[in-house]
Amino acid sequence: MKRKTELMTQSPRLRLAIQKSGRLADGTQDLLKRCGLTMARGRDKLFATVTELPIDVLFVRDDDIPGLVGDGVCDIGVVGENVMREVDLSDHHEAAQVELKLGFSRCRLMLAVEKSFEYGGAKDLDGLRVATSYPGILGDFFERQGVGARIVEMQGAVEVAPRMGFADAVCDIVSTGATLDANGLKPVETVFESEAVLIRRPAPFEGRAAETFASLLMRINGVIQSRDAKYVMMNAPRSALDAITELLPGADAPTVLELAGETDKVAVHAVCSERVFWPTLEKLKAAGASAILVLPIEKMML
Ligand code: PRT
Ligand code: ZN
Repeated sequence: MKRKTELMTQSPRLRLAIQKSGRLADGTQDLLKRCGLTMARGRDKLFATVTELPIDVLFVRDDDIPGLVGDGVCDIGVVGENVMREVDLSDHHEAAQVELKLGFSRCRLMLAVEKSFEYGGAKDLDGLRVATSYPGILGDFFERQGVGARIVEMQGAVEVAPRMGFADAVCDIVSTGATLDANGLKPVETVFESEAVLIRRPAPFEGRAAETFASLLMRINGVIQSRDAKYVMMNAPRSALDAITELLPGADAPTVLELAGETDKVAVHAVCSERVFWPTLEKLKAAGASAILVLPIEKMML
């Protein structure tokens, strides 16, 4: 116990656990890069130091990340919310906490049945066997829905269970649905929606580590906010300002500027926090706007 406490308070450098390779790895490394962080990676490639902030990075399997952070061996980590939730529901040691949703590696944990199965709702699974690698999340779902199904725990190849006769249905991660389809299954119900999350150790950060954590969080928030954000500029008749402001997705009050030599027309500038699609531009034009420009935003700090 003493050793664990020491680990939790010792280092002035933050220890970050991320997936070595797999479906979280590219998104995590891209996020760090967009936060302006570069890594000098050791020869064994299991450890790297960040140049710009006092952060050490450990490259591990995703399943190890909640435990490493929960025990305070690492301070923070990036992992799928599905893995985190499963640990929360099935493991009772001191748990890491979810700090922030990161918006990548999105997927769904779904119930799926054979294509010929006429599914009318979770109750149809009463008395049947459902194979999954997520017994905690599925058990919780069945309990809340009042379904008395038997959970068959499998560590992989869940989608072959019905064909092999191990189970009548499955509950597995779905992204495009191609794997289910190739195995004669159809998704019928979402049990849990997931994306990558930043997790942190239970004990509070102190001193230098607290400063580094705050700085990292601010950068990550900046990246997330600027991901879909656009800077939109246009000219518009003064009389159409209210209609145009209404049309700008996720924008606060726009900046209105005088145009040289014009009395009825002004320039309108706005930061749109949501995606700006072509139909929005068409509606802006129909409302009287002209010379509409949509520009990317590289960085943002609100
Ligand atoms: O080696 P390591 O243990 O680190 O990695 P892993 O193989 O256990 O995990 P990995 O890299 O496959 O997934 C890491 C995380 O990515 C998961 O915990 C999810 O949060 C997220 N994620 C996003 C996915 C998928 N998409 C996904 N499609 N995880 C798994 N899949 C699998 C799914 O299990 C199924 O076999 O892909 C198949 C379904 O894909 P589709 O596109 O055919 O529907
Ligand atoms: Zn794994």
